[in-house]
Amino acid sequence: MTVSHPIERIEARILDIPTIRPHKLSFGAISRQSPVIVQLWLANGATGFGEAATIGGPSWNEESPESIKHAIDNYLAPALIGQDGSAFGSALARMDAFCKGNHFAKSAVEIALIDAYSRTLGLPAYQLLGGKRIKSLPLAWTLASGDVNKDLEEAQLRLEQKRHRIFKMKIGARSPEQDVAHVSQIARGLQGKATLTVDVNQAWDGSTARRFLPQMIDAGVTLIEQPVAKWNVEALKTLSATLGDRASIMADETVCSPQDAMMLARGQASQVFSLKVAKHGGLLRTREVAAVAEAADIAWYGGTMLETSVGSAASAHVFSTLGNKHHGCELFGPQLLVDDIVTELMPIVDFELQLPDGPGIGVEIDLAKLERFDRARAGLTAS
Ligand code: MUC
Ligand code: MG
Repeated sequence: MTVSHPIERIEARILDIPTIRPHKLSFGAISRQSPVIVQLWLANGATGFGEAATIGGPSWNEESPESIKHAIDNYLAPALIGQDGSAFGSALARMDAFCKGNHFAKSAVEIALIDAYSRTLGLPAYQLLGGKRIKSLPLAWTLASGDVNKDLEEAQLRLEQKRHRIFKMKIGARSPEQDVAHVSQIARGLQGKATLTVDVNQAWDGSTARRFLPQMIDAGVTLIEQPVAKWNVEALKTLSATLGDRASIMADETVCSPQDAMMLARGQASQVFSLKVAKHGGLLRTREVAAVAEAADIAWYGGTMLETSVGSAASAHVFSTLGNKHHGCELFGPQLLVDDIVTELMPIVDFELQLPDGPGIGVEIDLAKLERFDRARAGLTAS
């Protein structure tokens, strides 16, 4: 069999980019992001970029920047060199055969492959993913400074700038009583001006969630993300059944594979899935999870792992191909970082992120910035 577009080379590097302020989540605070940027070359000279970012090393799930780079350098790249770059499904199957799990690592390679091949065809990546159905998405911002006044100042500024009017609050690090007080103060300050979400990042058990979520809803929260541990599907079911008509329960860490999606759909355990390209293992697999959501009358939300514009644009491409039962997106990673690695950011107009056009993933890399943030050049170590 002739290989029409052989994959010639794949390289991964870890960047270290400070955030504009500390970002506090239930499991800790971060002050820099360490995305892994993959560059892939086809034999015809076309090149593409991909990204996988984690939050706080391996704190969000099992993968870390270092494990992602290790899996790519030692297993995924050797599995793909010489293979047909136009056969995305076969490339994914080969990566699975050589390396179990490691979805973030696989997603970074798959994005780079789809970027390179769609540039070869001179097409935007979304054309290879089903075509564009959505031109823009409401863009959320996360209030996670840990300080009510700073959070309110941040929210007011973003409202004035017409950038965001959906605000997500990261809770679960303090006591539930303190969280309710914090969220209520913010809700009072933003009353009538914004939509409010909380993300507990698995921090509560079922009974804490049953006791405190109604108070969050009374304060004005309408979307509740991953209130309990990833495995606690029974609690998600109870919360969806009891609170589901006052606020939507959104699965994040629980919904990674299409099989997770099926299990949640069968159990009616959430009304919304947070879609994230990294945890699903790439753009094609994001569409598989989205297909289960659509079939089960579950809405989607365009989630983030706080990527640079590379990962954010790739996510935007696949989100742009999905149906319109959604709660917007949170691809605000580029704005949380002090700087980015592309020449131009995706524009935000009237509170909506404009989903990119242009060949490949639609953003162009600034090579000088790639070098500037490269951990290997700066000599930094793990986050
Ligand atoms: C998460 O769990 O959703 C997304 C936005 C944010 O602030 O943190 C992430 C992680
Ligand atoms: Mg989340």
